[in-house]
Amino acid sequence: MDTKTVLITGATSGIGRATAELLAKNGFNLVLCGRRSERLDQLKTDLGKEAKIHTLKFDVRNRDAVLNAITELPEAFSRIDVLINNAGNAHGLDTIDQGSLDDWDAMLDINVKGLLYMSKAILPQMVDRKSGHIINIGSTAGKEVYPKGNVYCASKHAVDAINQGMRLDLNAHGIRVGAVNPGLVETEFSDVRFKGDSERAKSVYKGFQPLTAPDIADIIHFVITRPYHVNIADLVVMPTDQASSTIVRKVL
Ligand code: NDP
Ligand code: 8X3
Repeated sequence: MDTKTVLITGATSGIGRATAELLAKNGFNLVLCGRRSERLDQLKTDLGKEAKIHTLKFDVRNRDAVLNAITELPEAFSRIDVLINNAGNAHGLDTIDQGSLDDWDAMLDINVKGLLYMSKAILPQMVDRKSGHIINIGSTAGKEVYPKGNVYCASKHAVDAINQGMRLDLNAHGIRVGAVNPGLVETEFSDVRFKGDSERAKSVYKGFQPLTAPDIADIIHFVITRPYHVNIADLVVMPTDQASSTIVRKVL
């Protein structure tokens, strides 16, 4: 069977990077995307020993940059079998009256519109081939709303709706669509949310065992290696110590 090519957005950190590392070990060709060039270069050096790697530096908010990057992919990487829409973050944790407009723009532009731009860029080739797989990284924040989560939760509820909508619309084309919705995963997520306040970021994961990025990578690998007639449509995964966004058993 031909080697599959997987494109991962947000591959420079956390869930995206762990997924890239695992898929490289398992023989996939990878197109790895992000904004931080040094990290992309490092990934190419490190994972290039195990797999064919192409890197793309662009901001998912910039729709021309997204469309151009995909149009200009070299021949060897131009057929994308699996798109992992992972790039995203929370920006801030404030009540709705206190929230910053810049944070709201960032979350809606990156988590929602960026995911749509990426999908729009890749879908024509999947529709033509009548095959392909899109994995949208949602969140438990797309299944419930927690205090001060307002706009981040709205962005992930939008991902949930888009995931469902894509599955309905792409059914006729034989394309697999599914979401992986994690709970608390210790990555750079909270550093970004709290704008580099690393003490505050660390405190989010204190007192219990959070998920790790490799835990989610393992699930993504499972999802994409099912036989083609099997589509994992919507998967929620939380740490054992987490029951909901607000109920976390602190035992450590
Ligand atoms: P990280 O902060 O570790 O990684 C975020 C990734 O997204 C980075 O690679 C970053 O790359 C990329 N990214 C952010 N903004 C942009 C942008 N404007 N353009 C292109 N790339 C961008 O966080 P996680 O790994 O935790 O997050 C990955 C996904 O998982 C997100 O969608 C997040 O919402 C979701 N998630 C995370 C959970 C958690 O608890 N950590 C739980 C549930 C869902 P760069 O800065 O180089 O551009
Ligand atoms: C990330 C999980 O609970 O911090 O999507 O919103 S949470």
